[in-house]
Formats: sequence, structure tokens, C-alpha cells
Amino acid sequence: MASILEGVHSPEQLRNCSPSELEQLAAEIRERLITVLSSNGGHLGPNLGVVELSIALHYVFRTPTDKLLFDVSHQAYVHKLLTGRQEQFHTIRTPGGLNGFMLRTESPHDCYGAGHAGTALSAALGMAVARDRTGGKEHVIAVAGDAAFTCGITYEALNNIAHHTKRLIVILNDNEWSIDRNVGAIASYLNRIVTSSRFDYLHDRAGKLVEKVGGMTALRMARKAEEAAKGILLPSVIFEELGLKYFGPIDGHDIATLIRTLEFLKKQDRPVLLHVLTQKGKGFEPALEKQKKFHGLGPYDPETGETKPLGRRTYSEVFADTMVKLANLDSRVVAITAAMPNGTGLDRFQPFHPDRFFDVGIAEEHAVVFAAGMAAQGMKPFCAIYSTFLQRAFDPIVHDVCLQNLPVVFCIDRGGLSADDGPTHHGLFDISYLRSIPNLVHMVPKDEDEPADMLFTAMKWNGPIAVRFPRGLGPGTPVKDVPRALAIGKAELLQHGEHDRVAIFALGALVPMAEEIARKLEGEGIGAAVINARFAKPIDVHMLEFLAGTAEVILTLEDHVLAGGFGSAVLEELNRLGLTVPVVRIGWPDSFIEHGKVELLREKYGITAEAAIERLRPHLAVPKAQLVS
Ligand SMILES: Cc1ncc(C[n+]2csc(CCOP(=O)(O)OP(=O)(O)O)c2C)c(N)n1
Repeated sequence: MASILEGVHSPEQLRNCSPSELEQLAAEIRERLITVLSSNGGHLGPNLGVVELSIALHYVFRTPTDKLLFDVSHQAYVHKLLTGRQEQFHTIRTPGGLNGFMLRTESPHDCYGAGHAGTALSAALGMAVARDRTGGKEHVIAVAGDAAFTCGITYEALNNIAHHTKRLIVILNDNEWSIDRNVGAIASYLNRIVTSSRFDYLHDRAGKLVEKVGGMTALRMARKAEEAAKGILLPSVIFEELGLKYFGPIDGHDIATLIRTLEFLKKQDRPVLLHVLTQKGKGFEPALEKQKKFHGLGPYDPETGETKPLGRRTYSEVFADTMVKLANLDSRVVAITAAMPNGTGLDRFQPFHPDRFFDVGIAEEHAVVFAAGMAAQGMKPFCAIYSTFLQRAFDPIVHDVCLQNLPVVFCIDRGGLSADDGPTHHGLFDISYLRSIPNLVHMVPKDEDEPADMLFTAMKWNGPIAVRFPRGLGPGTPVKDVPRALAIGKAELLQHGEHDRVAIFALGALVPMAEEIARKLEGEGIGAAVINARFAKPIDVHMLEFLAGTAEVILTLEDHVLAGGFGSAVLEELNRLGLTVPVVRIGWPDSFIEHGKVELLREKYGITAEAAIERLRPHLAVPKAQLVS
């Protein structure tokens, strides 16, 4: 059979397909997703769940004129396949290839970029209002998962929509899963709508009526029957109270029903919300069995779904195992995650201390204020949030935690480059944005053993404190059994000789690079001191002052943007001390870094031992003996 997918170079071609061809297209898309992602990795489960929905959306609406937004946009792979990118699809998430999220620069069909949850409704409302003001006719459609409805911003948008526009379509893609099972009152509420048997009955009847009579009037009547039923069954449909007409729930895998319903909704002159039920991972048995794992993953076997074990513990796992130890030691310790029990490793903590584990949903702001409240009452909250998502909680960190000097511990996962995920997920800003806040201590471990010491130190510390660690595996340092407390603001001198001409202050994951640079310089007869800085705030001023007095040049290394980062902290201190020793800073430039492999990106942006040495050379041009004489 000829491939339909291969003939779809733009969404128009989709509209020439018969119902059975659309079914075949769905099957081909699933196969393509499973095959390509088995080598590239990516968000398999979410995309398998929206195949029919994406086909129906592109059948009914006309992008790029109509504006189609996906919340997070990790489920936009099918949209990419249908909007002229199927030939490049094999490059997704590879260096130079398609990005794993929507990117305005990638295609005119990607009208709004995302990677963080909860933005689709607000952005869609903004687009709808802009359209209304300029007399445009286009449709604006926001597709958001059920977990997007655990985000505060989503409700801030819902609170505004009906007041600001009459034409906006919200699609609630309900698969009951966030990355883990969705949590909170809204998840239970949606579940009540979906599982109500009385509602099912009326819904069926309404569906049959549409089938029998056909046409818009029938559909309208059918929906009326459903609305009446909802009124009886549920105290109210929350979305209607907020001014959006609610439709659904409908089967999100039934292309014909989806198309009919979207055609109907397109003609509405009021904001609407369509509740669509989908199954995450549909069409791939391993993904249905292991929802969490297949939300997003690296390469896997396309037949069995098996993945290669990493062989040792990741930073997140070491963190979570340490949390178990700390909670055993101190009953005040609690762990908080914002919808990332799996990603942060805290699902390893939960079985040991279920009553001290809190998944608050995709709600980073709330997570931090919630932690502040607990800390104010004498608890020791450890808030585990990825660096990139902690950006959401900047004000609560300032206003609630640091201003009140509350002992909340920020466990910042994915600090540094997040490789294949790209700019929405790189954790490259946390040192800058946290370093400026009074009262906060910021620590960065050099290997897997140090986080345990740092977390133990944090447990003992009576104020706001952060530990930042990178994604994935560390250098493989064994983790000792009993963690020890570290002195706040004290760096670790790893190597130092009498004739050192260079002092290398390295932070976290770049300590091995510092050692490599020192070895290479040693080979050229140039001595270098290597310092594991440990603290991004407060930095070790005594060590800095001492080495600045003896070295000809200071080198700083960080997996972070240079602007406002660790190297900047070093410059600020030297300036305060009135020391003018030259400083070479290695870190990420003042631009958003694309997705790619860590090594390749480091190479491209000069974050390598070789590049650092080249930057040092002008400062080492004159041999020391000559300088002294
Ligand atoms: C602010 C923020 N916090 C956390 C995440 C991590 N994250 C990515 S997708 C996701 C779950 C999304 O679930 P849902 O919206 O229901 O879509 P589904 O994957 O189930 O289709 C989470 C928590 C994120 N993208 N943004």
C-alpha cells in the first residue's frame, strides 16, 4: 500500500484524504513515531496519544493562518509531521535537526513556542485578542493536557478568557496522566465527569441522535441533553462557571467524531472548551504498560520498548536516596516535587516516607510558597525542582523564602545544559538569578558524593539554601555511607604547587575539565592550582584572595551563562578587594543555546580544556622568570 504520510507535505493534502485514508495515516504516523524515537529518544507516549486529535485539528483548521498552540508542546511531533516536516522528522532532537518542541523559528505552523507547562491558554487568549482588535478572522485553538490544569497560569487565563474574547477554542486533552499520574482536586473532578455512568448513558444517546439525524441542529440538541445531564450530575461544570461553553467528553481517537465536533465548535461565537479523552501511548504496548517511562525517554528497542540500563545511579537518584537517609535522621524533613516524582528521583523516596512526600502538580510557584509555609512552622522542606522550572518560582524564592530567611532547601536538578531538549530546558540561569538574593546560599557539587554532604549541610543550616546538580550521570565517584557537614563558603583546594601560574576555580560538573586543563598545562611546564569552588554563593573569598596574590591569571569554569554567573561573582570579589589579576571566564555566552549533544555544544561554544588554554595563553606569554626579574 502506498504511504499516505510520505505524500503529506502540507496540511492541505490531508484534506483530500478519505476517512479510511485518515485512519491509515494515523497508523503510519504511529509507526513513524515508534521507529524514529527508538533511536532519537523523545516524548513517545504523549504523541501516540494525540495522533487522531492532531489529524482532525489539521483537517478542520488551516494553519498557519489559524493559530494552533500546544501546551508544553512536547506532544507536537504529529503536528510537525503534518506541517511539512515529515521528511526531516528522522532528525528530531538530533544536533542541527528538528527541535522536540514547537519553535517559531522552525516553521510558520509553529505559531508559539513552549517547553514549560501552562502557557497555552494565556498565549492563545493574547492571540485571540490581537485578532479581534485587528479585525482578523482566524481561529485560535489551544490544546492543553489535563496536567496543564494543575498550573496556576491556566486558571489565570480561564479567569480572563470570556471577558476578553468571544472566539477561542480550548481543547482539554485528558489522558489522566501528567508525567506521573495527574494529581489534585482537578484530576479527581475530571475523573468524575468521565466516569459518571449516568453521563455516559446520556452521552451515548446524544451521540446516536447526531448519527441518526445528522447536521448542526442535532448536534446542538444533543449537546443540550448532555448539558442538562451535567447540571444534574455535577454541581456545575467548572469551565462553564468561568464562561467557557463545555463540550464533551468525546473519544479523542475517533477521527470522524473529532472532525464533526471541531467543525461545529469552529462556528461558535463564544469561547468553548472541548474535553477530549485520549490514551497516552496508544498503539504501543510497552508505552501503555509503563506510562511514566514512555512519557519521555532516550533510545529504546522498537519491538520491546527495552532501554539500556545506565549501570550506575544518576545525580537525581543519589539525591533521592540521600533524602531517604535525611528523613530517617530528622522528622522535620519533607520532600516536595512539582509534578516530577520520576524526573527528580523522588519516587524512590515516596515509598519510604509517603506522608512526607508531596507532589503538588505543575505548580512551582505554589511548591515554593507551600514550602515556605511549612518552614515557617518548623519543618525542613526540600523542594526538588529542575533549574529551568524553578525560574517560575523566582518571586516566591525572593518574597516568601529569602526575605523571611526561612530554611527551605532548593534541590535544583538539571543545573547546566539539558542537551537534546534544548533552550526551553537548559538550566543555565539559576546561579545568576539566585546569587542576587540576600540570605541565600548556593552550592554546586563536583561529583555524586558531594550532593549528599551538601544536602546534609542544608539540613543543618537555618536559612534558605540551594544545591544544584546536573542531569544524568556524574563521574562515577562512590557515595560514602555517612554524609558530613561542609563549612559554608569554603572551597576545596584539589591541587596546588609552589610555582603555580594559573589558579583554576571550577564549579560543579566542570571540575574534571579543570583537572584536565591543569594536566595539559603541566605538560607545557606551567603549574596550575585547581579549586573545587563548591559555593556559587558565598564564594571562598580567602582562597580567592590568596591565589589572586600568587597566580598570574585566574580561570573560572562553570556550566552556566557567564552573565551574572560564578565567574562574575569572582570578578565582583576581586574588584571589591582591589585586585587586578586577569580573569578568564569560561561558560555559556549571552544567547539561547540550541539543542544538541553536550560535547558538541561545549566544543561549539568554547567550553573545552583546549579552548580555555588558548584563552589563557596571552596571559602566559611572558615566562614567569622574566616577569619577576
Ligand atoms: C513549568 C513546568 N514544569 C514541569 C514540566 C515538566 N513536564 C513536561 S510535560 C509534563 C506533564 C504534562 O502532562 P499533560 O499536560 O497532561 O500532557 P500529557 O503529557 O499527559 O499529554 C510535565 C510535568 C514542564 N514542562 N513545565
